[in-house]
Amino acid sequence: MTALVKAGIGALVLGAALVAAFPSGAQEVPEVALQIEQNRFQPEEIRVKAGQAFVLVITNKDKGPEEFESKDLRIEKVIPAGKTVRLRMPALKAGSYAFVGEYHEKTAKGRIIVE
Ligand SMILES: [Cu+2]
Repeated sequence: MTALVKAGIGALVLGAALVAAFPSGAQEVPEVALQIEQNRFQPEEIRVKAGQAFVLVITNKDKGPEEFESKDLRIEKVIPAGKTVRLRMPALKAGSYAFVGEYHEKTAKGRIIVE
């Protein structure tokens, strides 16, 4: 919070120079795209770094809803048809974390490989 306040005051004083020094994306976490199409995940395997939070950006291209579910991660989130949902993921330990599309569990399977 203090840094934000300082940045705000600095921006008033320094204007564009400060904006250049602190690009807006600097504090964002990495995003990983995941699509649901024909009741499958694409890609079915996601690789991320251990200890690094990230945002899973899930787009459902199908005509019906799907539920992203991971028992390993204790996440359940419905993705309505045609919508994109952003799921903030915590920093994970190295390992393999399975997920499924609960509404089409036979075909919609994937895993997050953390290394
Ligand atoms: Cu569920």
